[in-house]
Amino acid sequence: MAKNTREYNFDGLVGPTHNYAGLSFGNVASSNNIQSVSNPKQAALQGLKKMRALAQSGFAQALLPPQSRPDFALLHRCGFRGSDAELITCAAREAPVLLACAYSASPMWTANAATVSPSSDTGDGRCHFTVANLNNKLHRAVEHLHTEHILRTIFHDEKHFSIHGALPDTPAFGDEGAANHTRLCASYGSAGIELFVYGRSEFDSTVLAPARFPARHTLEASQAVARLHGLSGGRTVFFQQNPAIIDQGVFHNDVIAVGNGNALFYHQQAFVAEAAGMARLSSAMQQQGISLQAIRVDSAQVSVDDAISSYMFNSQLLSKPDGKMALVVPQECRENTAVATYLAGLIAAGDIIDELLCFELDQSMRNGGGPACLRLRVVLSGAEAAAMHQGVIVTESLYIALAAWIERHYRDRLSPQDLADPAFAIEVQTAMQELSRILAMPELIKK
Ligand code: SUG
Repeated sequence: MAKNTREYNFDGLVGPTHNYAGLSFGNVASSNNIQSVSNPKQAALQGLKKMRALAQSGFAQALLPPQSRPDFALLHRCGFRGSDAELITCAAREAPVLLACAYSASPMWTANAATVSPSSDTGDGRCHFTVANLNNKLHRAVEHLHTEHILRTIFHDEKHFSIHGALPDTPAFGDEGAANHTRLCASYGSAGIELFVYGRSEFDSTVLAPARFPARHTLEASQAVARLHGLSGGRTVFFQQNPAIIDQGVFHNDVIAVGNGNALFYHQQAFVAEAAGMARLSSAMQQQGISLQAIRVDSAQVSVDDAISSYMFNSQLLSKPDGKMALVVPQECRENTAVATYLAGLIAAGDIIDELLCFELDQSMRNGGGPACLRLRVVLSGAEAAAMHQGVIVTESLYIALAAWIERHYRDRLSPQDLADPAFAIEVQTAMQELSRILAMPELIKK
C-alpha cells in the first residue's frame, strides 16, 4: 500500500472571461441564463474561497489554471483571418456564437478535464490520466490540447505519472472525464473499484439513449479509458445513466451521484437497472475486501428536479481524519426545502456523513457548475505529491496572491457584447501573463 496517500482536489481557477453564453444544450442552467451579465471577479473569488476554506480545514487542495482566451486557433480553424483585433471584430459580426466559444471559461469545471486512476489501481503502478475530449460541445472540445499540456506540466515526472491524450474525436468516444467516474475504496492508498458511468453506446443498439437532450459520454469511451489505465476487469464496473434523467437535465452523472471511500451517495433514479448494478458493484467491492455503504435518496424524499436545481449530489464527499465524511454543497441546497430537510436528517443521523459545508458558488452554478464540477480528484502517494509541480498547491500565501491578482485584473460585469471589444482580449492576456508568474508556470501562455 502506498504511503501517506491523500486525495488532492484540483479546483479550476475561474478565468477572467467567465460569461453566460448558453452554449450547453441539455444543461438547463446554461440555457436559462443565456445572455445574462456575469461577474467574473465574483466567480473567481467564490471558487478561491472554497479552495482556501478546504485547505484550512486540512484537506489537500490544489488548482488547475484557466486557459488562454480567446482561443484564436478556433477562430483560425473556422476561417477567420487577420490580426487578433480583426479576428475578434469579424467573428463578433459574422458568428458571435463562435466568438463566445473561443472566449468560454469552461475549463474551470475541472471534473471534466480528465479521468484519473491512482497508482494503486493501475497496471504499471503509475497514476494515469486520460484527458477528456469533451466532443459534445464546441466550446468544450477546444479544451483538451491545452488541458493535456497543463497536466503534463504539473505531472511531468514519468516515473510516477502517465498522461494519455484525448480519445479519438468522434461521437463514438464522447468522453466527459471524471464527472462520470467514481472510485470506491477502503482507504485511498489501497486498490479500489472504479465505477464508470456512460449515457449511451455507439456500437450496441440495444442500449437506450435519451430522446430530448444529448448523452455526452459513451460506454466505448469508458472502456477505452479503463484499458489505457491498465485497470483489471474485476476492479471496474460500468453503469448506464438513466436516459430519462438525462432528458430532465442530468447532463453528467456527478449531477445525481457522488462517491468517496466506500460510500456512494445517489438518487434512486440515477442508473438503469439500479438493483442489478448495485449488486455488481457491491460484489466487486467485496472481492477487494471493501463493503459498500450505499446512501440512496428516493424520489419521495427529493425529486430529480429538486436534485438538479439544488445540485445536492454535485457535492464533494470528503474523508475526515475521524473516519466520517463531510459533504460540500452549494448554498442552493439551503434554499430548497425538500433538500435542506433531507440533508439536515442525514447529518443528524451522522452514520457516514456528519458535517455539511456550504459555499456560495452562484456564478458557476448559473452555468450548471457546482462544487463537484469545479474539482478534479487526484489521489496521490506522498512520493507522487512531492513529484508534482508545487506552484499549484493552495497555501495561504498563494490564496493572498491570487485574490489580489483577481482584484487587479477581473471585471465585475461582463456581457456577451463585451466580448466583441478587442481591448478585452488584451486585458485577459495581461492577466494570464501575470498568473503564469504567480504559479511559476511559463507554459500557461499559449503561443
Ligand atoms: O459542460 N457548462 C458546463 C458545466 C460543466 C459541469 N461539470 C460537471 N457536471 N462536472 C457544461 O455544460 C456552460 C457555458 C455557457 O453556457 O456559457 C457550460 O459549459
